[in-house]
Amino acid sequence: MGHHRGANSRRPCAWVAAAVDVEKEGAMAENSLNVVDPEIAELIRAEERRQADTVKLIASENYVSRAVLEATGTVLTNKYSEGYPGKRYYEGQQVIDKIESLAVERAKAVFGVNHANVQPYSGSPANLAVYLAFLNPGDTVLGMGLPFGGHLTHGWSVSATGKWFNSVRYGVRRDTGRIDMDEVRALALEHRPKLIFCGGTAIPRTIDFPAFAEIAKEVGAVLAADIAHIAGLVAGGAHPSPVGYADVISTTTHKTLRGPRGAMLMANSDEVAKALDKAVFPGLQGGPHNHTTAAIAVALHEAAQPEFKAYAAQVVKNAKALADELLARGFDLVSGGTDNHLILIDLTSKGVGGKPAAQALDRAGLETNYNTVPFDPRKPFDPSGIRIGTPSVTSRGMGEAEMRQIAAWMDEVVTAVAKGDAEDVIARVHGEVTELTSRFPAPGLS
Ligand code: DSN
Repeated sequence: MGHHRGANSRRPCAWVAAAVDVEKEGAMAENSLNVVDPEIAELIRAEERRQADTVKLIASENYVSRAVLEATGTVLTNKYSEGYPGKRYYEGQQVIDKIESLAVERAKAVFGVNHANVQPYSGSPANLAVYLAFLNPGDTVLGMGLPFGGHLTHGWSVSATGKWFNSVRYGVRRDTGRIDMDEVRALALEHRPKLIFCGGTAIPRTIDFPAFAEIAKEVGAVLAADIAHIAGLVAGGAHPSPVGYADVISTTTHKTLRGPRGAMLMANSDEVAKALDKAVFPGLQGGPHNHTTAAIAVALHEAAQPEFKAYAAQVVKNAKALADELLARGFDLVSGGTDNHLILIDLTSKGVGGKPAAQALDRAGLETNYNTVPFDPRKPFDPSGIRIGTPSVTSRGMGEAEMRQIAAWMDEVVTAVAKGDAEDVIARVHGEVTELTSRFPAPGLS
């Protein structure tokens, strides 16, 4: 009897639980993106397929892990958290404070700094916070010119930073394609900037942080190292760190660092840290994007693992292999090669502009962006070069052999475009690219 009663009393409970689960799943399915907005759902699936089938060579992009993606798509997006952990303007921060504190502690450990602010929405707002922290409108900033490899926010004319501040720009030497540190020093001595930016978006060579620090010290400027492109290499020990040289370190989190779209500001001095925090909030931003903060914490956890060191080293090895094969095939590389994840190709000698080349390569499944090259006689929207990089292909597990194959495909497509007869080549290469991508699944994609 007892046994029967027990069995009977258990069975309905299990049945009810299962029914509740089915009901819950049904309700969730009813509310899922597929049902609510099938148009957007299908477009997201199409983008996922595109990313899976393409050899992504865009130097500033990557594939995040499933874990980072999961953290990004969470209920954390529902919460406002103006302020910083322990000092907020909204209640209900019991969990958010823990998440942001974890992200901050992980950033400090990965980069070896005393202070990290993980709230900037992206790289441009992060850099704007640096201006707000240390400059007044009209003050002088010295940054790398955009066509030479700098960033819009380093004082380029069309950016707020070029309109509201007196911006002075350095470039690279015509003969070496490398930053001219003599020019940087001469400009700093002449213009006495309050802020100097080093780093950028199309610099294929190691950034000499000690040399920049010496110049900044000589003229009493704040030195900001924008390591957005190389943050993952710095974290993985594949590029020298600016820690101990730069007063401020600014970075996005979604490039070589392989996190969500976001940014961080880091510093070692308390005084600089305080000024940066005040500039981010309440100076420039309202509530931080907590779902992004959680995903940054996950990415930093991943960046602290030994595998990430190996990843960063392989990114550089792959870029060298790709550069060497392109050079062997007669491509003209700015600065003659690369030290990091990035290669800037001047296509002038190949008889084709950057834009038509990038468009043809994209149709062949090789995704790049057209880019100005130093001293470019052409316009930014139709420049002489293309920029490529290895963070994404390395995340897929590709190695040097695949880089040589990619260089060969690029050569075939660019040569065909220059001859004005590229359709057959594009179709054949596209087929071969798809075969390669099917052997190297991208992280995070289903
Ligand atoms: N869009 C970034 C890059 O591609 O380098 C810079 O903002």
